[in-house]
Amino acid sequence: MSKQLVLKKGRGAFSRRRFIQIIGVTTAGFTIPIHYLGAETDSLPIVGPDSFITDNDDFYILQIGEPAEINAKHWKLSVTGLVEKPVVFSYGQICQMESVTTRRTLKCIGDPIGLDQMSNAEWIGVPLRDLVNQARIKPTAKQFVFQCADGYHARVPIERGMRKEVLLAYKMNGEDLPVEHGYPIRLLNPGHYGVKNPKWIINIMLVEKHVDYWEKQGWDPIARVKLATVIRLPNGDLPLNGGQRVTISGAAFDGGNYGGIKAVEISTDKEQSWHPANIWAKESSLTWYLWKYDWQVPLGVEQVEICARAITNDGTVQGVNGVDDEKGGAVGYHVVNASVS
Ligand SMILES: Nc1nc2c(c(=O)[nH]1)N[C@H]1C(S)=C(S)[C@@H](COP(=O)(O)O)O[C@H]1N2
Ligand SMILES: [Mo]
Repeated sequence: MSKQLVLKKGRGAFSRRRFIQIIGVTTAGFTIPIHYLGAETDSLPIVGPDSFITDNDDFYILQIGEPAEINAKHWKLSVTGLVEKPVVFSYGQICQMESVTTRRTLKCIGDPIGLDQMSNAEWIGVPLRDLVNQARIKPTAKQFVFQCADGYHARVPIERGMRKEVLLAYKMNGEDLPVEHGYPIRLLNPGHYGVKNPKWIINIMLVEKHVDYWEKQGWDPIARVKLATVIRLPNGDLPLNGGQRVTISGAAFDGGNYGGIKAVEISTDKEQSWHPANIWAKESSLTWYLWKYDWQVPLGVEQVEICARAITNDGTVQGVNGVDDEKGGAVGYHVVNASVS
């Protein structure tokens, strides 16, 4: 991805965090920000998301309770359980190990179709396997269990966790991890929804079996990211004008599970015809693909329906109707309805 695609936000209109009130807890126990008091509507962008990298202040936040407040000086990360030699790392030791700098998108499994709990950042971290190999995992171990300072625990099968892309991250967009995002260290486990990207990790335990926090409540135990396309603009909040030219825009993401996004298509005629959108920012299948499509709102209609789908490199065409597959990640088209005045 070229540098100029990273547009900096010099304004507050979409600086959501300041305006978010956490006022709801869904049946699944996820707190969802549902109330935006965004005043400065005069400076709304015409493309959303309008930058490839999400600012730390705008990055979505989700957790089961309050963020854990950790003093990195006293913090230790241990690797225990079914290992030949338990090991303990300090924050300083981890930061001195050979690091990887990479861009990655995170998405929440509890995100209904079209909601905003997907963001992209640049991270610095150390491959998980570089730490755990020092402890020498016993052959009887089958799962990593990440135990976190807020009481959260997530399990990841060993073969998934040992991939070289799996990182213990300590920097986000050039800063130490913000408290809300897991300071001092979190896991980045690509291909898996946010649930399997634990924050505030204090212990990594090797076990044969484990049922983790969200599995216990019926959520997908492996939580592989499913193919999704979100329309961010227009969002249906404001009526469109007949004859007006608008830019339809959004993001598509497959977490690498379908070979990456090949194309995004838009339909504005109830899925009779599909038109290719322009993918204007992309990097790898582990980051989102940002797309836009210029369109003229038809005259003489009261309502329009805008629909987006993605096609992947392995030949998957995103499935038909939107289904909020409640406990396995939403699938299907995102449809935006807007009235025309
Ligand atoms: N320790 C801990 N890690 C956690 C969670 C949590 O509640 N506690 N929530 C998970 C969920 S559901 C998501 S979607 C991601 C969100 O990460 P973010 O807040 O940095 O966007 O964190 C994951 N890691
Ligand atoms: Mo999540």
